[in-house]
Amino acid sequence: MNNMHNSKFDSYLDINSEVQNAIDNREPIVALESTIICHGMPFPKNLETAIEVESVVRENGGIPATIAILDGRLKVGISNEEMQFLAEKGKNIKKVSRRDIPFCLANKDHGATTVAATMIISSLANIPIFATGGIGGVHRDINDSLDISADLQELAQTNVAVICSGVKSILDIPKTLEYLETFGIPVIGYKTKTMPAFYNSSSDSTLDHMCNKPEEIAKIISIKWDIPQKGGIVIANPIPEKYSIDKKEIDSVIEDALIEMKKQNITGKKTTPFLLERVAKQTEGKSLKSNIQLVLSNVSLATKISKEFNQMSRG
Ligand code: PSU
Ligand code: MN
Repeated sequence: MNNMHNSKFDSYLDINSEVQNAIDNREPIVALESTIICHGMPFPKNLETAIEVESVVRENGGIPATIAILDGRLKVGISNEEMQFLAEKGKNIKKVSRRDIPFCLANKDHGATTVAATMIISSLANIPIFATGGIGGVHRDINDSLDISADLQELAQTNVAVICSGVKSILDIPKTLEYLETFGIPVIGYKTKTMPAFYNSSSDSTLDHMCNKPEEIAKIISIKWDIPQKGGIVIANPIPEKYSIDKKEIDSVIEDALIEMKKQNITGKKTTPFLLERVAKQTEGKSLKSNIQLVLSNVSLATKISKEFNQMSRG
């Protein structure tokens, strides 16, 4: 490793004692993001969910590491007070992706970390498994906007496996998969042959790889990094069927949200939070309920994968 050059990052990093103990004792850890708290869900559901997410990790025998930036410090593992602070401030906390991190640190600012930023901080802390709701992707209006989430490039270069429910259909699923293929990022369907569409458990896009067990997934991750191929892996876990929203129903709401977004001239990093909020409003909270359930399911799977991965790397 480039430790001579790289160890400087330590002076920006705060790993809380519980997570540090887990790292030292090689216990399974699951990294969690904070954009979903500040920009992905309204208060107080965001706080309730963040707390429940951490309990699900613990119930499955793991240690949660919620990641955020507070007062210019890279935080790995935050206290309940800090979580409450982030949840209450919501959109007043800046959404921080890769390129925003240095500014956030320099200004001693707070930041809600996206999938990309969470992967970066997670890998600095040597935590390879990360669970969330959905990753960013290629936007449907790509030809006009050139809008591709920085999450995808991060997956191409940072060694963290991301357990999610695919990308939501506010994005272009086939184009997102093409992009992932081009950059050599493995996508594993968990018990599914198609890319899950977030609120819906399936899509028209078939996947090349499927696994049925957490240990199979851990093995693929382990081999990829042994070889070593750099970069992340997407584990696509469909929303539990019970909470899946009918495709036609959700698609019409999404179409409407996209039209409204154009009208209001919403662009850049505001796009995803705007669409999420609009869809939640139009489905009268039904989409929010589904969103919460899929996150919990992803976190539970991630903890199992983390356990298996730990055992494998222990040899
Ligand atoms: N998808 C969701 N909920 C979210 C996000 C995506 O269902 O909260 C957030 C994640 O933090 C993701 C980010 O990394 O949006 C992507 O934003 P952008 O497209 O601006 O990169
Ligand atoms: Mn974008």
